[in-house]
Amino acid sequence: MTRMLTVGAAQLGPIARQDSRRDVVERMIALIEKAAARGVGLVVFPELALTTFFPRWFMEDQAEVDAFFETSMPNADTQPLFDRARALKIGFSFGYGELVEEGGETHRYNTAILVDAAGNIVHRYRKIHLPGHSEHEPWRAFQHLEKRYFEPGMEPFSTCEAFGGVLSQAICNDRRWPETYREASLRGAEMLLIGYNTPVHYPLAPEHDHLQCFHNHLCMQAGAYANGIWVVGVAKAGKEEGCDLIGQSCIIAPTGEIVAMASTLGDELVVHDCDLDRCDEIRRNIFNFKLHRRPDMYPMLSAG
Ligand code: CDT
Repeated sequence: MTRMLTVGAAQLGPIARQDSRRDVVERMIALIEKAAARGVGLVVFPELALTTFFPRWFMEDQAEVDAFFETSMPNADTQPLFDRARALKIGFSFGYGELVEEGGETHRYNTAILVDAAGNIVHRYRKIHLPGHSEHEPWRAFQHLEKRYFEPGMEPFSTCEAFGGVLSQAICNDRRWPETYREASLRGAEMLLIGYNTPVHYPLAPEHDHLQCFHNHLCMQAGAYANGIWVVGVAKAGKEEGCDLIGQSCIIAPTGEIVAMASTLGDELVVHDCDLDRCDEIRRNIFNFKLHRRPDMYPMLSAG
């Protein structure tokens, strides 16, 4: 008996600053339709999938910033995506800027949601590792102001039972941190969905620019293998408003092998039949956590 989940990594090409949500949702629906024709059960879209990657600009006018956020989900712009996917009995995940009133205060998060085949939001994740800076740094070719526009998520990594397995979500910079995969795996996740926007140019260490694609796969493949978990990494790619974003969206098996990968920097779907039971090949053997792991020997891992 196998538990097969056919997954589509739905890479998006660049989104211009003036592109409307409707424009983007149309592109997402086209990918959903392609996925349905290929028997996909779950389509994974990138981080901040509905707009351009707006943290690259310094903005002082909060109204201008808030125009990139969603105050409800689904909303009038995204409802057609929810409707089409439900009609095709296909689930999906995507990232967006979430503006929410909680406890009498306004909060802004870099959020991803998972929607099941019936159109229900079954999981929500708010990005925990926010990279970049909070003040204008004009010396940079472009800004990375996630620390200015978002608060870090305050809910630990979590899982949900859906699509016949246990799934978890993370966002972009989270994929570079081994703790992300370990926490998900310890909680029983069998598949981790990760959307990203990663510029080729890293202003703080430009000598690493040629390593961006290598580091992208290095961290996700290592995370998959060391935790016996499927990883679906999905880019917003290509030259977006003059900024080059890496592609290489991929599906990674619990053995660490890349089993499907995008070959363009545009809208592209890659598909793989993921056997969720393959997590056990790793978790019953080399990384049998119960048998071999020594958490009491790693006290610094949980130290602040
Ligand atoms: N979106 C996001 O988290 N991007 C970062 C870019 C490098 S840090 C400025 C990433 O980790 O890919």
